[in-house]
Amino acid sequence: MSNVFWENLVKLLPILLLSVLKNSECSVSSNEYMKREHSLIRPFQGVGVNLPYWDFLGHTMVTSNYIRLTPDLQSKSGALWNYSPVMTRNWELHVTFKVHGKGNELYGDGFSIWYTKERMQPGPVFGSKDYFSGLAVILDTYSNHNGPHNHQHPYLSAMINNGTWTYDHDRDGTHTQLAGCEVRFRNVDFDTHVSIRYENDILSVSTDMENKGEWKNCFVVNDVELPTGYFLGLSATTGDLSDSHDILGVKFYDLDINVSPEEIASRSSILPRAKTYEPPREHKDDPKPGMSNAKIFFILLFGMLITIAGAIFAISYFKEKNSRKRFY
Ligand SMILES: *[C@@H]1O[C@H](CO)[C@@H](O)[C@H](O)[C@H]1NC(C)=O
Ligand SMILES: [Ca+2]
Repeated sequence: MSNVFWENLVKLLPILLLSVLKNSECSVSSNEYMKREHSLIRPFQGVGVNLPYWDFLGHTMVTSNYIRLTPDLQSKSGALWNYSPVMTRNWELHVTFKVHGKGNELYGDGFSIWYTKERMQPGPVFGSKDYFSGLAVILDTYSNHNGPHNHQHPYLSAMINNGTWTYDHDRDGTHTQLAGCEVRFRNVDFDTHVSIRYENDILSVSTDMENKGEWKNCFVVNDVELPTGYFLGLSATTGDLSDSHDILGVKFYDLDINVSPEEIASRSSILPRAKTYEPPREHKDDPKPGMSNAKIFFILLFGMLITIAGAIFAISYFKEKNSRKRFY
């Protein structure tokens, strides 16, 4: 064998080892398989081939290494939609992404991963349609809600909708959210990942945002009903604030074991529903600044001084009157 072969092998060895380690820590086991028709794998742009199974719209830009839903510029929005309906009852979706931009304090707005009835419909919810039917997993980077906060941003939240609810940006969707967790993924040097697992009506979302090669639980919610036959999508938007929202890969795993074609078909007619929701956070106005103890002390002191001054004045006045009387 030539020296070049051995040199290359030595160079590749750590990479091979790493990838083996990473795969073994993955929550998907070997009997669950990836479905190419719902996945997006690099390189995205080959010679003459442009994203099989996916359509894109808006300001989305496709390169061979990433798909940029929005650039780091104001008022942009873009989306990617799978055109193959998901005929799988139990599944897991891994999305690898990168959100980055020039802003240190101010950036936005974020992106959303969709499993919905509608596809390719631009709108106000992170670049996509409001009053949607299905599931949204939203990675919100900008806090619109200025009142008292229960969480920091970026924030990951899920919303289940049957077409009747609006996503309320002013409250960052907290009134309609199923569950959520704080996340940190902006401007890091490594790729960041989110996993959405939907199995036996249990929705679990986990993340790998620290380059550890393992999933960290964000939330698990039982009794979530989602029909079959909906579409996967990704969309992002910028407004006054901006960020680049890049998708680096999508992997869809089929988890169905012993699911009959009849069940798959009957599941297509159900409506998206969740039995439990997080209690809506109260929308309180900022509290009036309370009176500090020091302030109260000084007010009392001032009051006392006025009373004493008044008393002294009254006493001296009456004394004078009395003395005058005596003189006259
Ligand atoms: C849609 O969802 C809302 C809110 O959860 C619920 O009140 C309504 O009954 C649902 N509509 C149908 C047709 O299930
Ligand atoms: Ca927001």
